[in-house]
Amino acid sequence: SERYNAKEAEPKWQKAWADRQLFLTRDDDPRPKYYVLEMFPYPSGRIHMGHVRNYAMGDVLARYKRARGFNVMHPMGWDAFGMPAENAAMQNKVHPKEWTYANIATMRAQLQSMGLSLDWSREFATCDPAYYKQQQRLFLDFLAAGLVDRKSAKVNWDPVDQTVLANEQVIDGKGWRSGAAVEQRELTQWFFRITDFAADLDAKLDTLTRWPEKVRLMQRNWIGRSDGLHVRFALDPATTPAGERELPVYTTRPDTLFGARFMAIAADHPLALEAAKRDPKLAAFAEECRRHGTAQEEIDRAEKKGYDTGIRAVHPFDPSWTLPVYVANFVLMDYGTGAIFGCPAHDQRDLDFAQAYGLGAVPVVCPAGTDPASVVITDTAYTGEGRMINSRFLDGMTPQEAFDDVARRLESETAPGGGAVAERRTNYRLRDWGISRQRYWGCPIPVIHCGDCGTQPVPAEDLPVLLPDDVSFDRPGNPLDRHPTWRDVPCPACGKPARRETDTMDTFVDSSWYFARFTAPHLGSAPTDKAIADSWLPVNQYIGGVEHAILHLLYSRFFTRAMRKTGWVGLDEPFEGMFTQGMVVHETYREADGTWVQPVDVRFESGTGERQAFHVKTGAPIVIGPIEKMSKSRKNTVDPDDIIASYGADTARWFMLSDSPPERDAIWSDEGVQGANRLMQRVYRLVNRIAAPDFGPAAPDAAKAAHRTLAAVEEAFERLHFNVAVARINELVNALSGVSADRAKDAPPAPPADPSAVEQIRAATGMLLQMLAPMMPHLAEECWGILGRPGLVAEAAWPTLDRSLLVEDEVTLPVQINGKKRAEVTVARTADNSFVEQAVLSLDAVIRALEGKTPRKIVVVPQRIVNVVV
Ligand code: ANZ
Ligand code: ZN
Repeated sequence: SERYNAKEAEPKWQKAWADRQLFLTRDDDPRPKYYVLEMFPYPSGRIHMGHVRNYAMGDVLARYKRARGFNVMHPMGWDAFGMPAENAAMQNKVHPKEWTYANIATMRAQLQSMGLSLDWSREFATCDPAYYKQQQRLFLDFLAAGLVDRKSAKVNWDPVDQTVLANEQVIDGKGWRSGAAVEQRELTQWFFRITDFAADLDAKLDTLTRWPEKVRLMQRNWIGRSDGLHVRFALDPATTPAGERELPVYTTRPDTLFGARFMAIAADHPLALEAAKRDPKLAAFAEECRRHGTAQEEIDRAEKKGYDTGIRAVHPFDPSWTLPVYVANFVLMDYGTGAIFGCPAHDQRDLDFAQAYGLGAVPVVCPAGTDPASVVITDTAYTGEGRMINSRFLDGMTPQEAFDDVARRLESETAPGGGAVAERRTNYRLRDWGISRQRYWGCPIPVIHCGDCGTQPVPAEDLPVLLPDDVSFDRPGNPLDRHPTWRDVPCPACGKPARRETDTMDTFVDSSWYFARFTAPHLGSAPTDKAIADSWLPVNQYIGGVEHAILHLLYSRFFTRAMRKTGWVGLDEPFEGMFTQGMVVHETYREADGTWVQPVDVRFESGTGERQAFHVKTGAPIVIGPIEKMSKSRKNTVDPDDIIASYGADTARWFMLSDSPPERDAIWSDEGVQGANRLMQRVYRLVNRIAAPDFGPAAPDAAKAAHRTLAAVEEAFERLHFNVAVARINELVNALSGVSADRAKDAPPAPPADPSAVEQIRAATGMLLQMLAPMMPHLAEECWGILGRPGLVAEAAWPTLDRSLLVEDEVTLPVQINGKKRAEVTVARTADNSFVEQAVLSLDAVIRALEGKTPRKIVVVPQRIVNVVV
């Protein structure tokens, strides 16, 4: 029979949706709002299967919620600034702007070919001057609100890309893109004061109940809340440079104070700087420390090194007990107080250090069930629970009790310099967000540096600070630095010659508020219209890759708070629901010499034994490798365009939704795609058959099957369990195929069609199409018309679930003949006795057993048993 032609049908329906502006969202629509958003793409050139998966998921939700009567906003835009555009400029001599907008055009067409129900009228790219103008405005508002700092900081400098890298962009000491060994440099940078919100960012994680637990945990660890004690150690005056009296430390283990063996301070701690003045060797050591990176893993990996300053600190519980003060490479200046007391027995870093410098280790926590006399510390510090030992008045307590006891005692003791010796303190690992990038293709930071007036904001009426078009990429570094006519401007305050800031913003800034901008995407006068933004936000469901679980989501949470503080939104948490989808993975293929081969160039033979692979062109044998994330380097990518061209967008969408739970990796396989394609054709044939005028069903049970499926699919969509919805829909297709099966040629003529059964099946088929429509929207439209339904399925209201059809409303009764069980009969729970008698008498087994005789009596025990007495 006829086949469904996706290639013809898909553009037709896309046009029908567009013509009727079905996905255009209005702010004044009175229906309840629902905002569904997928992470917007970086316009790298072409969309990949990860995009297909991500956007297919979001689209299911958008279409489903729309059908359920929500005013759905489902926008799309482009995260368009960034390094690759500059690299393309350097390599291919094409301007970053040209490259970016050309990629956007390609990718927009690709997304449109997927049939996504997007409101394209809201589209923007972050490199549009209209967008970055408002971002500059936000920067200046944040600056005025005290949320921006300019400070000198040690940064990771990539000598090849000639830019600063964030800590997470440094992998094993190398730049994530260039692979060059990263250097430490002291540079003046712009920072957003994300740490101002550390406590709130941490606390509110508890309210994000519709986020994956895993993502919340990653955020919590990143923020790194730590509850400890700030303790002021007195310094022994005889050993200490004049003026220095005390050394405050931050500790989370004051319980281990009697296990202290030394003190350690950061290389740039004021006391170290002071001591270095009189000790050139110390100065040299400190200089050496400064050259190394400050990323946590780097510190953990590096050998622990120190230098004894000769200074001695006094133990807070024993004036006769002094501790040597070292400068140590594992103590950071920007955490806590930049100083610690070291307890080797219960901290691994302290133990490594103590072993290197012969400082000893005294255990003060004894594990349960161990004899205190036999506790020894060798190579491994003990960080577990137990009871305090070797700790005077703390002995016998748990570490927690000891913590509290130490805190209480020292809080009420007065330090020589006044004030309490200790106070409880909460610290956060989170650092302020350095946003300066020495790049061209980013949002210019709108300030001007004047020799007389200092740093001046660009006046609002001069925004945007536009990127100059005439730049050259023939040398590494920042083209803005060597563009005098752009860079040299008069000071907005005094008019004297001044210089523009040539740093641009980290591209993570661009993506930290785009979701808010979508609520008023073309507003020229302001970043948002607060009332409109508040009517849409938070995003009800955000969907994206788990690789953004920390930074992007944290920055967005910060930005929302900062925008609240500056009056642009009225809420703190931007994303009510968060979903992180898995990757798309594929087998890898190599030739004998190790060169990667792309899947389209591989052909398989699976005769008797193992599956074998050969190169389609050369016939050379191919080694089938492990399944890995689709990537250009492994060549194991499948181009969505090719799939859409051969099978249609619906097939690609369906397969991406069906293969595995959406949070897991999805394995792309040819068989899977073909399976999806077969389902598509099967539905098409089924609908054609059911819609035919001479259609006569075999058995009428369709309403029930359809409503059961509906209940399951609703739940699956709400929970984003798309693969479950797929499985249920497949079952319904099977059920409907069963009742409508083509009759065999020699089968007896069909009984006259029961009009109500036909109606029921057609109604069930309509429901099938509505459930299918969020996932295979084009096919559903095509079949909707064939079934004779008016309008578009994309406009149809979601079917109302008939709960009465969900209850188990049939019973199966054993049928006995003269006391022996001979058969079973299934009847409605409510069937009356005469109906049950008739049903029993028409059973084959009963007819045979009666041998033509009329039974003497039939006893029906309702819902239990039927007895036939002959
Ligand atoms: C004494 C002690 C004994 C410590 C012990 C730990 C175990 P979190 O949980 O990350 O906050 N520390 C404090 N400031 C530091 C800095 N600037 N650079 C390096 N290390 C620093 O860790 C707090 C612990 O890390 C503190 O508690 C301190 O060592 C160390 F058995 O104090 B502790
Ligand atoms: Zn000036």
